[in-house]
Amino acid sequence: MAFLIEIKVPDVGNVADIDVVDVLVKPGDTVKLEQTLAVLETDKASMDLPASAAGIVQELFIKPGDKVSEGTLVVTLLPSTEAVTQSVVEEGVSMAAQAQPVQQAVAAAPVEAVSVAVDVKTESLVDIDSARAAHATPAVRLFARELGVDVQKITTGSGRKGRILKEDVKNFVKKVMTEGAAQGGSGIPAMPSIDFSQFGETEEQQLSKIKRLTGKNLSRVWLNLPMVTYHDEADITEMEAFRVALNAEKSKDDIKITGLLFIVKALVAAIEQFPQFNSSLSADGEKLIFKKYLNVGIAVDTPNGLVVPVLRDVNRKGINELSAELAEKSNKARLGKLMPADMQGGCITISSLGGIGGTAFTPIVNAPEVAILGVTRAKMQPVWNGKEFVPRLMLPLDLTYDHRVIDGAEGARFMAAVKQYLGDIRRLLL
Ligand code: CAO
Repeated sequence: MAFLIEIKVPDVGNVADIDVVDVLVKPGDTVKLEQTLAVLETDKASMDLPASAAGIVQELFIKPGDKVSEGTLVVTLLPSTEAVTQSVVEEGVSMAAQAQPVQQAVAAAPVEAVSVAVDVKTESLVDIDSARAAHATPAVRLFARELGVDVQKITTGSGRKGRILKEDVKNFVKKVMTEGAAQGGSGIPAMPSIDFSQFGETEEQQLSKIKRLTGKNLSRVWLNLPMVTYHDEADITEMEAFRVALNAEKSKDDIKITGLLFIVKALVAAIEQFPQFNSSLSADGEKLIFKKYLNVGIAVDTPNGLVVPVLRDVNRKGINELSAELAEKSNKARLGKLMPADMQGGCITISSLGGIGGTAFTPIVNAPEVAILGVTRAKMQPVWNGKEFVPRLMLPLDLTYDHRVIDGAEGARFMAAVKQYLGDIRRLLL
C-alpha cells in the first residue's frame, strides 16, 4: 500500500479564513523539503507554506482564492526517495536532519497517511507578486514604498534564502542617508578622509557648536543659491570726517559712533528704493515675499565662531540709538549671551572685515535673505576728479545677491545708491 503524506495548514495563531493567493505546485511535481507549496495572506502579512516533507504531489486540495484555516489539508505527497535525496543534497546537512523524522514517520506508518503540519515562519514570507523570485512580502514592499524605497535596489535580504525583511529596508534607508550626508548636496562626491599623521604630527580639536551649525547652513546656502558678488568702492571722505567730528564731541564714556552704522543707514535708504532687496523667495520658489519691516543683521566675529545679531527697525532709529544697540549686541555675542530671538528676523546682512583689513571678498548670502553687503578696509587713494588726482578715502564694498531674485543690473543700481548715500550722507535726510 502506498503511504501518503498529508500536509495541512499549521497553527498560524488564531487566524481563520486566510486567503490562498498562490499555489506553486501541481500534481506530479517532485517537491523538495522546505520548497514553498503555496502563498497565504492575511490582512497583516503574507506567508509561504514550505513543505516539511519531500515527495511527489499526489493531490492538491487548495487553489488561489480559497480560504484556509489551521488544519486545512493542503496537499498529499507520495514519499519519494529521489525527492528526499535531492533535498538532502541541495539543502545540506541541516535540512537532511529535518527530513529524517519525516522519512522515519513514513517508514513506520502502517496506515495510508501521515499528517505533517507545515512550519510557517515570519521570516519565510514571500512576495505574492513574484513568488518564485520571492524577494519581499507585500507588507515589506508596502513598508518600503512608504519610505520611498525601491525594494529591487536591496540586493541582499537577511531572511531565509535571502528574502528581504523590514529590517533590511531600514538598514538600506540608514545606509543611503549616511552616504547622502557624507556625499553632500547635488550628489557631489564626499571629501576623502585622509590620515594626516602620515605626514607629521597632528592634533584634533572639536569644532564649536556655532561653527558646526554655521558650516552646515553655509554649505546649504552655497549649494542652493546661485550667487553673484558685485564689487565697488564708495567715497567716504566726508562721511568719515563727520564721524570723527561727532566722536570728538563725545566724552570718554560715551559709545563711539562706528562707520558701520552709516553703512547700515545707507543700506536701508537704498532698500527703500529697491524693495526686492528686502524680500525672500517662498520655499517652492514661485513667490517673492516682501517685508514691510527693516531689520539688519550684523556678522560678529566671536571666539566660538560667527554669529549674526539683528538690529531691529533700523529705518526708525537714529545713529546714536543704533550705536548703543550694536555695542550691546556685539558684546553679548562675544560673551555668548545672545538669545535666539536676537538673531532672528533679519532682512539683509552686513559682514564687515574693515577693522581687520582686506580689499574685497565674497560673502555668502544669509538665506532666506537675498543679499549681503561685505565691507573691507577703507584706504586713501588718488582719485581723478577730471582735473587732477585728489586723495579720497575709498571704502570697498562687496554685494552678494541671490541671482534668482536680483538681476545683475538691479544689483549694480542698488550698489550705486548705497555709494551715493555714503558719498553724501545729507541724502539720507531726503
Ligand atoms: N575701514 C577702515 N577702518 C575700519 C573699517 C573700515 N571699513 N571698519 C572698521 N574700521 C576701524 C574702526 O573705525 C575701528 O577703528 P578705531 O579702533 O580706531 O576706532 C577699528 O577698525 C575696529 O573696528 P571694529 O571692527 O571693532 O568695529 P566695527 O563697528 O567696524 O565692526 C563688528 C563691528 C561687530 C562688525 C566687528 O567688530 C566684527 O566682528 N567684524 C567681523 C565680522 C566678520 O567676521 N565678518 C566675516 C563674516 S564671514 O562672511
